[in-house]
Amino acid sequence: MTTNRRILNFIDGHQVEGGGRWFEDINPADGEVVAEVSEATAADVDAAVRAAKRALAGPWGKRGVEERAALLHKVADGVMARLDDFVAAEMADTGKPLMPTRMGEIPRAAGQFRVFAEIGRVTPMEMFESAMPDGRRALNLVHRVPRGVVAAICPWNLPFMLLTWKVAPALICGNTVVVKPSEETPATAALLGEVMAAAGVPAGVYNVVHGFGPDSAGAFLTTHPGVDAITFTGETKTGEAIMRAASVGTRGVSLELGGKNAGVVFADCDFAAAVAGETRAAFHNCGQICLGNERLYVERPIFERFVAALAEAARGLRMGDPMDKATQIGPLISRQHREKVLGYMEKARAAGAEVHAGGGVPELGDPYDRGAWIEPTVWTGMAEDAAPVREEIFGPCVHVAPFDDEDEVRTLVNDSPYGLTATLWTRDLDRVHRLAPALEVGVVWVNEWMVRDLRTGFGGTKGSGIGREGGAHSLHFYSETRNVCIRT
Ligand code: NAD
Ligand code: 6OD
Repeated sequence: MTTNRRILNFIDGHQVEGGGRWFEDINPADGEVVAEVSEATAADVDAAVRAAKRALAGPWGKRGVEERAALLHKVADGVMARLDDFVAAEMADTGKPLMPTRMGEIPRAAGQFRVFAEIGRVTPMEMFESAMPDGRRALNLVHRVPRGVVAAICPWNLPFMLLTWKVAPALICGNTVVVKPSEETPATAALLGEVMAAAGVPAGVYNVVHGFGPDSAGAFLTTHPGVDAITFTGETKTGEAIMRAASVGTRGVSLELGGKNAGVVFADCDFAAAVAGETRAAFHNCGQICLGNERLYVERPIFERFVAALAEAARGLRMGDPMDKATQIGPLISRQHREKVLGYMEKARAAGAEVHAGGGVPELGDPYDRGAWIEPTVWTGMAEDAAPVREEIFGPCVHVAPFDDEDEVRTLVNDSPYGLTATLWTRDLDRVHRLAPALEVGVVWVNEWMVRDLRTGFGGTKGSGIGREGGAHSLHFYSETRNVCIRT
């Protein structure tokens, strides 16, 4: 299937055809080609970085935080005015169902421009008065200045939401950006260029280059000496490559990477809430969410009942027409990713897993059988060192194991190369205060999953990343402090 739709790079305020090849943007719900995308070459990336540098030195660099905040509110208005376009673009790139896209991800992405506009506007400067030995005093005024040109390398799982999570704080701090969206999901980044231009954001402040990672736009951008800082969300291995690239020129780097997050269900929990919450945590976005739970530990007295309830909930999740408001789960991002997830289903069988729900590819009929659908899957019975229990799958698969006491479960949760989030289900507050701070993760949810207050720091420990973004943490990453010490 061919398409007339073309997605171009956005450089210095213009839609630009790159010098590379055209590659296909495929809807994984039905395998249709939705657009042809123009790959940026090293020369195109260089043009984008130079445009971003010029914009820093131009009118953008002279605007105060109030003016930048007003512009970001206009950008948020512009996205919401074109909500239908953004929802359609995101759904076509990812196959996501209508309701979570329209009611959740795109409005939150737009809202991030407002949130960071206000955080930037109201965050005070630091100031310290020092006493000097001669009895006089000095004032230290700590200015926050932009880092410069920020490269934002984005993943495909929550494309627009994770892009604006980077672009909004970068811009409120006065930086300019060059964004490299995932090759799987180029559309909303491109649309945002139109919104930025219409809102009056000066040319060169927001640039988009399309392409892949190694030997393509991603690597050209992260190795470009004109880039002053890199923010990356994606796989841990890619994060390591990006950190190596950032080390040349000692550029700042923020890495939000993979996870193998655990849910812990104690026997005293609100059972129905825990089943509903863990159903979301395991299967939301077809399991393609870094915060999702692929490991579950359930206290032995309720283990069998919990597995049965979770499996029933998994079987009840509705797949199919993404436009149907009742559809709860979309496909995986691609057939290639489905091969990887199916590989883990094979490994699970080989490791002696009992399959309580799912375990394969659903039959949904035409046109969805041409897509990348997969069944929500519940396993028990694997050892802790089995690959499906230890490695990030990034699919709708969860392994459930019993535990007997708090010390044991703390060790199980922490015995992971990752450390992004954990989720506890219990009514015992003392236990929460003991256990939650002892978990080696960046976020612990208690009796909920994925409640996000954007003022809080977000990020992981160990292989899940370096640094925190969110609230004032984003301001710290996207700006440098400059201390002006004045003797008074
Ligand atoms: P990925 O690492 O394959 O790709 C992410 C981006 O990096 C893409 O734009 C890709 O083109 C680019 N890239 C790849 N190799 C590169 C290189 N050598 N140099 C420069 N750029 C390169 O990740 P993905 O498959 O898009 O996303 C899924 C992964 O992201 C999962 O591991 C998931 O856990 C992780 N993730 C983490 C978070 C978080 O906040 N911690 C959020 C979302 C996704
Ligand atoms: O909620 C967020 O702020 C965030 N960064 C979510 C990341 C999800 C990863 O898939």
